[in-house]
Amino acid sequence: MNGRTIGNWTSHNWINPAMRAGAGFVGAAAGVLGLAGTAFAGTGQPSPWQINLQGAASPVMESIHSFHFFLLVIIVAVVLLVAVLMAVVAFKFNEKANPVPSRTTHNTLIEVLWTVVPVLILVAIAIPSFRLLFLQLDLPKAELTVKVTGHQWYWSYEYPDNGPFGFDSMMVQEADLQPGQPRLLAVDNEVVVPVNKIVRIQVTSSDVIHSFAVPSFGVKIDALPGRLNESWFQATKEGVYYGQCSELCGKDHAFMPLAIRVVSEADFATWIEEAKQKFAAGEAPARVAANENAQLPAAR
Ligand SMILES: [Cu+2]
Repeated sequence: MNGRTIGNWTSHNWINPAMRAGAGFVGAAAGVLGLAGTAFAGTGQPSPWQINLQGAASPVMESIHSFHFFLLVIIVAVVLLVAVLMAVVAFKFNEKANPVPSRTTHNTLIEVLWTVVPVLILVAIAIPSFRLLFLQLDLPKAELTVKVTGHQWYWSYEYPDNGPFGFDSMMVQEADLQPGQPRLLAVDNEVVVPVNKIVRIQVTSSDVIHSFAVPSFGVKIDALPGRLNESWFQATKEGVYYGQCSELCGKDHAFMPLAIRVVSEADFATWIEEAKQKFAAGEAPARVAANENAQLPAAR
């Protein structure tokens, strides 16, 4: 399943022919909003004046975009309908225009309609919504596993398929930023994964609840002490994708970013060999367990 599946489904099934003209207008309006959003939305990191979700770099995020757009169309249609009905009531049935009010209290057809139509709208939303949930939560067969552990206030990573090594990933302090490194998002040790491979992430925490979230991959999953949560992504474009801890976890919650570098398969193979040397077995987790506070950035 991909974004287009949901997209086609939306544009062909939920609008009945009688509503098509009106919906065309609504769709155009929502499309303008959507396009404006796309123009302002960065991929992999937020951008100035961004008004939409970050750009998609995984099949899940593409589906989230489609679903979001589908909901936007429905919302705009409902708002317009209600606004028009209210305007009609205000102008046509005010005291001046309609001095002798009707004494009607029931209209079976209208009562059935205003019950059935909202139910149909909710069903139309539920179907793609459940499809998207299954896409996110039903893990495909993984080609690489990365174990992520949240700490107050940084992340550490292990690559269980590739031998016993792990490393910590700390935010780069503002004074140390290199050109091109985004403030509050860049880290010293990035996670590196190959492009187009299905990456399973196993997420846990060593202290309090954190949350692993990378908007452009459509991933957000809690890191809970004593529990191993799983999610997945398949990065479709090379580049660096940033995320942030998304569960209030203490005073430096805002300063424990995630940075994932997506590279070609060959570059990944080279990196993994280097990483095995650089982050020798067990070094990072052992240090963390021995003295958590030793890991805090010097500036704090
Ligand atoms: Cu956190």
